[in-house]
Amino acid sequence: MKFKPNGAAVVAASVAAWAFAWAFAWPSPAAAELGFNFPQPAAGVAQEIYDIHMLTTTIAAVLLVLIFGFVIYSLVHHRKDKGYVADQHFHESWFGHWSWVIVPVLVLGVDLTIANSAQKTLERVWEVPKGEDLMDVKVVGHQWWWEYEYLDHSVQVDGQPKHVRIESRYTPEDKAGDNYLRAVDNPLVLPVGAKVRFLHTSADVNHAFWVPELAVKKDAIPGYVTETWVDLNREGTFRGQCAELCGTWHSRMPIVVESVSKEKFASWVEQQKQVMLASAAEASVDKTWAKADLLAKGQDLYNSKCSACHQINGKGLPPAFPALAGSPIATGPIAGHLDIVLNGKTGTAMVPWNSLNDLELAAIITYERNAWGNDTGDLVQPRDIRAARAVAVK
Ligand code: HEC
Ligand SMILES: [Cu+2]
Repeated sequence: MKFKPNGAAVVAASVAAWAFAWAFAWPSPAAAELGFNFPQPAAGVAQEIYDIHMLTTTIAAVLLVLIFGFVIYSLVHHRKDKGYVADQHFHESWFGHWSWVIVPVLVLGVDLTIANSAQKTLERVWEVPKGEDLMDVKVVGHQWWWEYEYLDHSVQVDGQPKHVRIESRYTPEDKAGDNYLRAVDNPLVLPVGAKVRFLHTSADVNHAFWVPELAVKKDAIPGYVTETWVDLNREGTFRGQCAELCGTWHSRMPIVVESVSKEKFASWVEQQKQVMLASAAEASVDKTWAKADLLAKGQDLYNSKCSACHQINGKGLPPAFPALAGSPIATGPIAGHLDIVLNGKTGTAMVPWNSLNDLELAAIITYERNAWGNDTGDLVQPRDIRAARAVAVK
């Protein structure tokens, strides 16, 4: 049987297919809600990038309509069964002569329209604005958590200025919920309206800081400092992820940006300073801590800072991460245990934890020596940590 397309059916099918594609591809804020478009930007630079995306997609959509219309029209009207005979003299007409020039010129015009706005935006993204109102935040990637240091906010601890610093770690959430693998204990809090410069680096392997609403994505490379900047223009909670494969728990280092008013930000900073002062004061008193207090503190700290690798149950994930339950180090001489925690082990994922204060380290180590059947009965006090640090300095 010979296939004889019916003109009306061809048109109907094409229009249906095309309307379907249109409904799903059309970029709009509503489509963003449905996940068909980029999320609504939350910063000036991000807005510019979004606008270029909209411009480009709109131009592409218009061209799609024109060209599909043209193709469908040609298919229907120039069919052989209609007896259509191709124009043998097209190239002799005026349009036949010039079309090969006119069409590329139009295409180039479209290209330049896009390229010009893209160029301007690239410059804006690249040029970190200078000035008083620029706020610096150092963003350090770790296996597998983020550290945020507010370089313009510090507090005097033991006569030394200390920056306000946040450790941000994944928190398990309802697996069916929207925020599964997208929630953290301490978000990166930033003020609306300020210009924020991020200084990116890493403490171990390559990571990448990426928050779609801010349009920022930058590699965090050990030994290098790279920068990006944003100007937040609305309040909200914006979620991103580490975007560079960085090991076992790459999927568990989400980024949460909490964008708040300037007043809220100021009071949040003040609160952080109070917390820092309080914990420094607590650590500096030369007191002998009771075992129960050390264990309780140690368990909290261990679960948040060490369990990603050594696991809550202390069984680790051998061979990558050794078990601490029954470990020869965690049940052997205290000095060896202190040494690996304070100084880490070069060339492994076990980094030095010497930025924790004496009380924190004493609590964690006491916990490790008494949990999961490690019944050494040992107590480690802050003064033991201080002594071990003094040895490490020599
Ligand atoms: C990013 C993963 C990671 C994190 C987080 C981590 N460790 Fe480790 N840890 C390791 C690795 C890997 C080793 C094995 C090093 C080696 O090859 O000797 C190790 C070894 C140890 C050992 C020696 C165990 C043994 O028997 O060899 C102790 C004790 C230890 N870690 C304590 C801690 C404490 C305390 C914390 C939290 C403050 C912590 N670790 C956080 C990866 C980690
Ligand atoms: Cu990472």
